[in-house]
Amino acid sequence: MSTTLTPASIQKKTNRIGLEVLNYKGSKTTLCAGCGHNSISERIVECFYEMGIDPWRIAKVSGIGCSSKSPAYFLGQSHGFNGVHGRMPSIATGAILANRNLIGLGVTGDGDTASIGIGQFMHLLRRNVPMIYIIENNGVYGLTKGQFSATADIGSTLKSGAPNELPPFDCCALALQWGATFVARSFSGDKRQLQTILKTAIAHKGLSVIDVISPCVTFNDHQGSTKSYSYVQDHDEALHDLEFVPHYSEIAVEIPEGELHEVDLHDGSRLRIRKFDRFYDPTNRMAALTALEGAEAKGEVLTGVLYLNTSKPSLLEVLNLVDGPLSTLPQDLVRPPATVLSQVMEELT
Ligand SMILES: Cc1ncc(C[n+]2csc(CCOP(=O)(O)OP(=O)(O)O)c2C)c(N)n1
Ligand code: SF4
Ligand SMILES: [Mg+2]
Repeated sequence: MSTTLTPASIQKKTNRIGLEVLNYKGSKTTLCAGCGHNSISERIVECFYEMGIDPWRIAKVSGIGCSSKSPAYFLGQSHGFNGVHGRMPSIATGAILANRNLIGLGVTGDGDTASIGIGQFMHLLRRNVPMIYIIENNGVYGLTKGQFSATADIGSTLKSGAPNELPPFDCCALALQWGATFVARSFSGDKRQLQTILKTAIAHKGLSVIDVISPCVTFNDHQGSTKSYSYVQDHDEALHDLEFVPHYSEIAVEIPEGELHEVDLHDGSRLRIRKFDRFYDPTNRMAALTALEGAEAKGEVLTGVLYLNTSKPSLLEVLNLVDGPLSTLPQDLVRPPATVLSQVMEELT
């Protein structure tokens, strides 16, 4: 039996602003097949498409590494800047201050963030720069052939069998301690959890740090590694079940009392948190730090929303920045009049 294509059946699926998923894609990946970073790129495409965000409102920024190459593989119609190794935070801060309407999307690696870029990362945290900061964490410098990074766990081994002897930085613990207002950990292999966390970050108007364990199949996916697919699958301890309810959703679902904890997000969306065996309060920063310490001691990978604070002002509010891009401000607002300039000159003589 032959099927004829009707106009309806060939009609392309579009999101709420009329764009197809193709408008959110980038070039074809050149990363290794099976690299966790590729799955994260796919989630980024899906989330921005599903949430109906204009691609040209997004500024994607990165440093150096396989992870930092990945912005080429998503959001081909967005603004983009591939910076120097570890220096992405200052580029992102400048871009967002210059145009507060942009959605900053930083994609970086554990080497880029926790080794050469640690100083820049700390200042991004203390400033609560409103942007999404994704760490594609594989515990190694993938691009330079798999040396341990500063997030590698003690005792985790290289392919050669050599163990790591230095203690790791936990980027989520640093983010919690130094000022990020949304902190989450996920796994590149957990499609549903990562999607929900990414959508929450898009809705949040403060600094969102998402540490995604993203295995490097070429250099760090063997037995003995604590960042391999099998290790993370076996040791993943999800804190809760998450559901993202977008602000434009019209679906009203009855929630059984006591079952769910709901958090209102800045753009009117909501995050629904369903507890597993114990209640975890993501608004309690100290509890988050304690939970991370406990998980580290047991060799567990704690995933989910560790912390969410929607009341702390972002850098834009602290600076009382004008609405709109600085480049659109009229001359009379940005340039002191001649009388003021001559007064300054007089004071200097
Ligand atoms: C200033 C400087 N120092 C060192 C390097 C070499 N280098 C390139 S990528 C990289 C590490 C990347 O690791 P990571 O950020 O974890 O990304 P991955 O490749 O693992 O995704 C290093 C050390 C460089 N490009 N520039
Ligand atoms: S070397 Fe590792 S991190 Fe780099 S693309 Fe290949 S699998 Fe991914
Ligand atoms: Mg890495």
